[in-house]
Amino acid sequence: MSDAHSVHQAATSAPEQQDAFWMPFTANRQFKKAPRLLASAADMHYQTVDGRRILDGTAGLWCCNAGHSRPSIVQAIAEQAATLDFAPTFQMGHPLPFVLAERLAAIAPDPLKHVFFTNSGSESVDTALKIAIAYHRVRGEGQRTRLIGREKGYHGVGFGGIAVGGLPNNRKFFGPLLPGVDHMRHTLDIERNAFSRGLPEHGVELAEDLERIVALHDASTVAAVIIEPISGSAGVVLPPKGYLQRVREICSKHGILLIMDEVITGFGRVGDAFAAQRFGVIPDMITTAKGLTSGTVPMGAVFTSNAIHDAFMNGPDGAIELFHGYTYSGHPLACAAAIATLDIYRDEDLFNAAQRLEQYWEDRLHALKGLPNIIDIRNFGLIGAIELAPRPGAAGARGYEAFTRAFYDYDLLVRATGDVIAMSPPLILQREHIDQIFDRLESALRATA
Ligand code: PXG
Ligand code: PLP
Repeated sequence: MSDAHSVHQAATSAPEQQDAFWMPFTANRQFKKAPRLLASAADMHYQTVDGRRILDGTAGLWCCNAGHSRPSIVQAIAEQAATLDFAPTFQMGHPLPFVLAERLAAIAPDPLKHVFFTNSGSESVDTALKIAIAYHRVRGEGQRTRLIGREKGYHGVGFGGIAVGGLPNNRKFFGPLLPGVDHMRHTLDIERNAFSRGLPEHGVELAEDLERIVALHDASTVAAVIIEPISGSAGVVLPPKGYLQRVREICSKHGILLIMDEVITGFGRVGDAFAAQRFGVIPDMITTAKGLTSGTVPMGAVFTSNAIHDAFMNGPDGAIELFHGYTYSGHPLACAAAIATLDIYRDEDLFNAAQRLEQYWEDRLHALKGLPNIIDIRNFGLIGAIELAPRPGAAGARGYEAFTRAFYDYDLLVRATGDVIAMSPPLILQREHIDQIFDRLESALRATA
């Protein structure tokens, strides 16, 4: 048996031993009693190790925007692995990250035309926060070190990301985190905005919370504000109409950089390359990952404005301008995967798919209103969320039951965060898939106690 064959065998059968893998963000002991194992995937579907075909309502984990195992991406990765497996990008290089960065700059909004490569969303966030602080320093405003995030924000799991993040469980075990961080209020307001279609009407005034925080610390100490245009991990929280515009205005007024964390919203999720373009609000940096390679090879990218980049390009020739980077920044396999992915997005016009389908998506999603225990439904682009009332004393239990019923009884993969069921399908889906997703989800929700 060849080694390649044994890897394939291992990937398509349930393992006997399950103890060694410490699973991320998972109830390990519960999972290992009844594992849900996926063996293969193609386009809109997964196949489980026991041969069931599962409709993917979540693009993996918000990342497989081009659909699964697309042959042109597979081929690009395989050829790259056989040609140049790895090359350093510290004081050395290879052509692919230069080619990829140009391709990315071409789809990014003006003036975000420089790209720093990472391996994940968490690393993109850490990179952007570090660049923000260093940017002020190289300009002679080294006292601007404070970072402002938001309640309910998710910015990955690095120390920087959890410090600016606003999900208590992701923070409370890990000590004092970064100093000098503050948080704006979140914008989830079910009382006023329940069952809004698209962006909610109420809550633009929550942007003024930034003025309060800036007044407290003084603008001269604040480096950057980081926000998700739409937060995914917190259970899909949408920006009220006008809110992002107002945050942008306040940042500009005070010389504070605005970082939009588009790890989920980037690469077509909301009907344009980036949410920044869809919303017409242009930040100073955009953090990305996930859809960049359609989830195939880990990779992230931070887009920075020309002004930020150029501020670093001033010292003596031969001086390293930014002491930051990852061994795998611009990894050949990731670059090859990303270029092949961008080709698919372009050739299949996938950055417009969400706008073509979002009305139908919204109509089918909101038609679930009235089913038992649904207290809110939220949507934008090809994102949908259903919030269920928590069971008394058992927050999250109802969401988990709906998720497992959808998977086991109706062959549908959705995501449960607490009592919110979130959906973010591959952008290649057709109307018939939308019908299947909501027919199956309706059955699962009806069966959920
Ligand atoms: N920023 C944002 C806005 C994200 O959504 C990250 C940073 C971190 O990316 P990495 O690649 O380090 O995981 C994310 C990731 C969920 C879910 O259940 C969301 C994410 C990851 C896993 C699960 O909604 N977002
Ligand atoms: N830890 C050690 C011991 C290392 O040598 C390195 C990189 O050389 C790292 C961590 C950082 O690894 P990466 O560049 O993959 O983030």
